[in-house]
Amino acid sequence: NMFPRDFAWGAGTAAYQIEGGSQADLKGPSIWDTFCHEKGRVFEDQNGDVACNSYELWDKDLECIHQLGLTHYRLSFSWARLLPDGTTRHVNQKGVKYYNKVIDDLLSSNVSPMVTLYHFDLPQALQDQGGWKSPIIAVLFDSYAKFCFQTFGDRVKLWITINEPYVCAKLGNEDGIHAPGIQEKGTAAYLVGHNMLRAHAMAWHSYDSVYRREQKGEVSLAVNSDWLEPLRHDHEEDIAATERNRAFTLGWFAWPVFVTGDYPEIMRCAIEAQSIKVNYSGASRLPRFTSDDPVILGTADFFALNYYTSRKVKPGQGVERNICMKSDRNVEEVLDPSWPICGVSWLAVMPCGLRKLLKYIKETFNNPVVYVTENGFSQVGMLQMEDIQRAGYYKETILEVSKAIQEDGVDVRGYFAWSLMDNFEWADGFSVRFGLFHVDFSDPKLRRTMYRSGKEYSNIIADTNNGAFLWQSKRKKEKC
Ligand code: GBH
Repeated sequence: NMFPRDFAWGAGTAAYQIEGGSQADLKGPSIWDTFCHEKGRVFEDQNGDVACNSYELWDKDLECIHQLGLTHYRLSFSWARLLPDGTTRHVNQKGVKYYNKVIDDLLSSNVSPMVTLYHFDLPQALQDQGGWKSPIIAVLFDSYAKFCFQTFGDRVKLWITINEPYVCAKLGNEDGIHAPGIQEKGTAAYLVGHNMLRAHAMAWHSYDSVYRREQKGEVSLAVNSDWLEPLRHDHEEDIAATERNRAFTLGWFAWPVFVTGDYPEIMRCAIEAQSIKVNYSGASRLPRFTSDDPVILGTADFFALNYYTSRKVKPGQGVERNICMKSDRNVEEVLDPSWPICGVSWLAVMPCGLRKLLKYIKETFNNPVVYVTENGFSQVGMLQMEDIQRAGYYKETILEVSKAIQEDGVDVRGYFAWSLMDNFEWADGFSVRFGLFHVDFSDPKLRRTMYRSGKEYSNIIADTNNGAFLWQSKRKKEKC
């Protein structure tokens, strides 16, 4: 058998992407509610007001989970559904009741929940006070986290504080293509990332000192990373550019948490060099941790990785004279023509990139326990229920995970497909489908139907549970 017996087989979702019920009961608005209702932000001005309506149709989601035979289900809590103004001053009991039911239903069918506290949807009330740019957010997040540990931690044993701080910081505050739609180049994203690390660390310390002994769970943050490698392996500049790119992506958050308690030197140096180059007169753009901050190093009980795709790296043109993350980072990412792109434009299919990345994580971050908390492949345009290509992607990627475990000795404990079902795909609205289940958004009942890829995944789970995991990769040996 190629997977450990108690390996976690999961699928994931996020609150704003599936729940709908955007104004149900006492839920407060989040920054995604606001963002979607501004013109021109999201594909065809779509929004998550209804989405998969999981707020009312949770039973249907549970059926999907059963059909797949999952051992784990990763969901996120909507902060503003539990705490409408973001603070513990007002608790929305209907929200508590909803998540209690989800958790209890999962447990009574032998499925373990993994809960993300923050998946992109900040309460609007907190955004109005400065959001993630304001240092006070760490204290507010910590209160929210403690409330969740207190209320649900008797049953939830796997926690993710923040999903993809990189995406929140960069897409939300530098590029402005995610909520809150801020484009303050070269400053806001670093500040947001900093406060996310502070918030995460405070919550981890709260769990560690108050809840761990009794609840015996584990807490981490989920980082997203492509597999990055030099365009030309024998070119010094490409190798250096790859190192730099890694520092600005995975390293930005994983280095402080797993290695030194501070940002990678390469990242700090690059930002400072650019500030000097353009005579930037403000304070250091990459904040420093001080003795007033929580200790960042060691604040993860496992490594949670979201992996989708790979890139080759060479130096950027370095001509930009302005302040922005792109010029700080100064790299160019290219695709290998042999990597097919079948779904969204950014997703080049490279299953063995995951194996390489897992090995890199083992070597760089001191052999942590790893969960692959997201991995998937989308369809765009013409609907295919017989999505053979996606089925193949799952099969091959999972095979790479087994090689990482068996041949490279990476301590991978679980794999979560993204996503359980088609849902609101952020700025792409409903035009991009990542589900193992199709959702018919034109049907008032929002019927869920298993794709071929879902069938494939359920077979893999069943085979490994029977100790049979016997397929052979039909692919020719890759230059992996
Ligand atoms: C995940 O992020 C999210 O956690 C999840 O909610 C989402 O549904 C899933 O991706 C699928 O997209 O548009 O060219 O600027 C994955 C990391 C980083 C991948 C940002 C897409 C945007 C590229 N994402 N990237 S582009």
